[in-house]
Amino acid sequence: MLYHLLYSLHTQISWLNVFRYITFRSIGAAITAFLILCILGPKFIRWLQLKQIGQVVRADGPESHLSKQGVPTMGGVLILAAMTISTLLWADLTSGLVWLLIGISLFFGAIGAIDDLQKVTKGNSKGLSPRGKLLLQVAGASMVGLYLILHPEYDGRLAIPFFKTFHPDLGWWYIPFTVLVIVGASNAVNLTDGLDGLAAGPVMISGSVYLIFSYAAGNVIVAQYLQIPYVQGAGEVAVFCGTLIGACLGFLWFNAYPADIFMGDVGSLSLGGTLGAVSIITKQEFLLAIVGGIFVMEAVSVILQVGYFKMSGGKRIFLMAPIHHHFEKKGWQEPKVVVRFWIISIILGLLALATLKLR
Ligand code: 57M
Repeated sequence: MLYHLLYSLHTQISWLNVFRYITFRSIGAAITAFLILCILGPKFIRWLQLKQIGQVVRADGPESHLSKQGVPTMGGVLILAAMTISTLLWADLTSGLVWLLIGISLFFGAIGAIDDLQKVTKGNSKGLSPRGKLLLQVAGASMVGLYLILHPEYDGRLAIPFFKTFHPDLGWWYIPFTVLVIVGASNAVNLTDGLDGLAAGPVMISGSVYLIFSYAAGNVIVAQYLQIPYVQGAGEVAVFCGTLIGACLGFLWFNAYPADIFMGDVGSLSLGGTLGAVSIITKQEFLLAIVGGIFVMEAVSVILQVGYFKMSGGKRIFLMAPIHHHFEKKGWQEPKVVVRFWIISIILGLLALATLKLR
């Protein structure tokens, strides 16, 4: 809104010209989302406590987690509210990409909310059936793929980091590829969200890297110089990434150890799916495997653990999967696991940025 209301007045009030700049609006969006979380966070936590929307902790988890029983969950509702409000305020609302991102974040958020509410009302850690959750995720992700493949500005070509001239064209196969990326990212972040602050940190770092890539991809001169695909309108994706960064930063204020609130599946499924959608829209799909390496590591640890468990008749590779629990079982304190995973995430983010020059 602000963009439409205020920029048009720049002929009368010259400094309002600043609203045309993506950088200014991305920073404004981040600060707005951050402030919404900080101001509404305490009230929302008290409301969740009043409504007894608390975490049901599985008995078979690490000992240290049993004390987390009843911690308010579904903090993702506030994350999504902050992102949506801030996007509506700061982004160019004539951009179809902006509405696509708002839509996918809320759609995956709704899937997670159904899951969370079922767990809270049933009083167990089961929720939506895995099949039901997966079907809904595939449906949502397919809509993104369909929208993009029908969008005149998009085609099925992929950009591979380090290879500037190799752009395989998937054609209609781009839709199942989109589903793989978005659903994979959504579930990987969901698995990662198992320690205080463990998901929000790397999501914020990934959002920061994609803010830079979105800005570059949306600027034809910068895109040509960096030899990355030019994506018309991707600059507005940078503004959306600003809201994601600000909301995660604000959420971390309360989710830092010892957490006053968990984001719930409404948060983790949504943030993961949204990051997946951003990677597709900016045509930097494989980059997510680098900057989101923590999420990849967590998901792969589960796949390896379950696979080996079945093949070996009950043996385990890790003390417990996902891998953050393995380090807890080895005696690392929770905050140490989280901060070390953040450090790895920052290094991976820097490597992802380095691919801009290593081509
Ligand atoms: C998502 N959810 C956390 C919270 C958060 C196949 C198997 C690997 C599945 C996996 C699983 O159930 N994953 C579900 C992870 C849960 O967090 C809630 O869920 C939301 C995110 N989806 O927002 O609402 C617990 O995580 C802890 N937590 C924090 N701080 C936070 O900020 O401490 C979460 C956020 C919360 C809280 O304790 O209750 C979760 O871990 O369930 N299963 C597992 O991850 C389990 N691993 C396992 O079974 N491993 C087996 C096999 C199957 C691989 C093995 O290694 O042999 C572990 N998780 C639990 N118990 N809870 C271990 C057993």
